Amino acid sequence: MRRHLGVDLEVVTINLADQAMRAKVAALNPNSKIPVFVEGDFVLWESNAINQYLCDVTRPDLIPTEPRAKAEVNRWLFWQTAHMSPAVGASTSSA
Ligand SMILES: N[C@@H](CCC(=O)N[C@@H](CS)C(=O)NCC(=O)O)C(=O)O
Repeated sequence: MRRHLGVDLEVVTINLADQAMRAKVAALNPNSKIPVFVEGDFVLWESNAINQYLCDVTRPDLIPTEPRAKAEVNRWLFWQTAHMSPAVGASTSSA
């Protein structure tokens, strides 16, 4: 499957209610959450870390290097992780 960055990805749909699938996710991510990116022996979790990695290897120009411009990008990535994702993401844990 090709996405915005032109990266060939095999997207695996995870049914979070399927305990066997959850075990596979937990083996890759100690937080037992998706998404998880696997590239050979490189395993990366946290969606924004994955996004940044994919930009770094395909379109590094999408992430500014000028400190204030970079801070503006990071502001929204951290906001998404800290506030938006917990508010809208699926969670089966009670914590
Ligand atoms: N901060 C994480 C959040 C990941 C996350 O919450 N994923 C949800 C699906 S949207 C999940 O795996 N939930 C399963 C669970 O919490 O048991 C990220 O951005 O990757």
